[in-house]
Amino acid sequence: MAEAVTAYLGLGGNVGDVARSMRDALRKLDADPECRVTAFSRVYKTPPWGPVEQDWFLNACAAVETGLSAPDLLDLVLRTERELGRIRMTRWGPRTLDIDILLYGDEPVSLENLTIPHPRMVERAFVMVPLADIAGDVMLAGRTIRDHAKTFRDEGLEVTEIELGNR
Ligand code: PH2
Ligand code: MG
Ligand code: MG
Repeated sequence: MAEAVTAYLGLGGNVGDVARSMRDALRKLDADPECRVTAFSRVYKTPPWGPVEQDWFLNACAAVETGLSAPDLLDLVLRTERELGRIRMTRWGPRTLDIDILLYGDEPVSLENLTIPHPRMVERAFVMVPLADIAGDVMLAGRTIRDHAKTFRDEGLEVTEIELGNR
């Protein structure tokens, strides 16, 4: 892989066997010759954020080393969601598995269909708390992801025993 970049992904879902979808997604991403999954967080049970009343989610984050450009990584991620049979009923609503590109190295990306860092990620406990497991020292908006995560202590996230693989 030439010129690899470390990217961070957020995974979340609340329909079907989400832990299994997460494992399948990571396996598919890792099967791409230009994408290695190098770390993943613990899996958290998280209260649904947003206007839609729905079940709790499982959320986790993963790190990948990739030779893909940000748009090509997005293509891979969207293809992976589709191959897993992603169901999304409504915006913000229930879904089998959502995979978001949170960070792509230090590069901000601003394209029509892709904004990195992921908009509003710093406001979301279900993103920042798992991300701190694997990227605590990474700087974002002037402070470390570990510091961001500390501000979400009382948001009701629960660590699960679910393993995404051998850590
Ligand atoms: N995703 C949403 C809307 N609300 N809530 C939690 N806890 N976790 C999510 O991943 C999530 C959400 C739409 O992307
Ligand atoms: Mg999302
Ligand atoms: Mg998404």
